[in-house]
Amino acid sequence: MPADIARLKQIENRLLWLSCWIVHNANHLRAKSEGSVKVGGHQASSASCASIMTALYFHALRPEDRVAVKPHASPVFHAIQYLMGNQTREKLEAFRAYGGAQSYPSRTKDIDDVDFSTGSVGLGVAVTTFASIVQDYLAAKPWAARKPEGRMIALVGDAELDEGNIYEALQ
Ligand SMILES: Cc1ncc(C[n+]2csc(CCOP(=O)(O)OP(=O)(O)O)c2C)c(N)n1
Repeated sequence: MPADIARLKQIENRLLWLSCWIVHNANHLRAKSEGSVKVGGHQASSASCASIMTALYFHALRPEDRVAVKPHASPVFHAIQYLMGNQTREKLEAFRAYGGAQSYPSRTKDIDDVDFSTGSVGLGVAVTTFASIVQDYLAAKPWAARKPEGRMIALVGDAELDEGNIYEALQ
């Protein structure tokens, strides 16, 4: 519906702005310790994923689905979770700093319900593939609790496809 597209476009614009701001703030606005040059972060890598992540998180995903987000798109993921009320402004302001939102989505260090940690490129493809196999295994067992089956989704970058572990996992 055109109204849905307009609504998604508005969210996409906010995600583009916020993900770029998270990185800009970390490098240029936040107080730095003596001698540090830059913090880092990837605005272009986030921008390249904003549209597809808007469509996924605000239209396509169901509660049982799980997503592995490519490492450099972490600011978009954190921005999405901030809009949904699952992430704090303080953590975004402390992006890549101690106690702040993580450079790469982390299940152990982030508070915004990361499905799969993806700091190591290529891992997202393998882990979603194997999670899907485990889900199929459980669905086939009479002793396992019946639950709605989710889709396992990996968002990957082009350079990430150079990782051999992706092809080993697919085989
Ligand atoms: C196993 C492993 N090797 C190398 C890296 C370093 N690294 C982080 S992101 C990246 C490439 C990202 O490029 P691409 O997949 O095209 O995504 P983009 O950020 O350009 O959107 C690399 C080599 C890593 N994180 N993990």
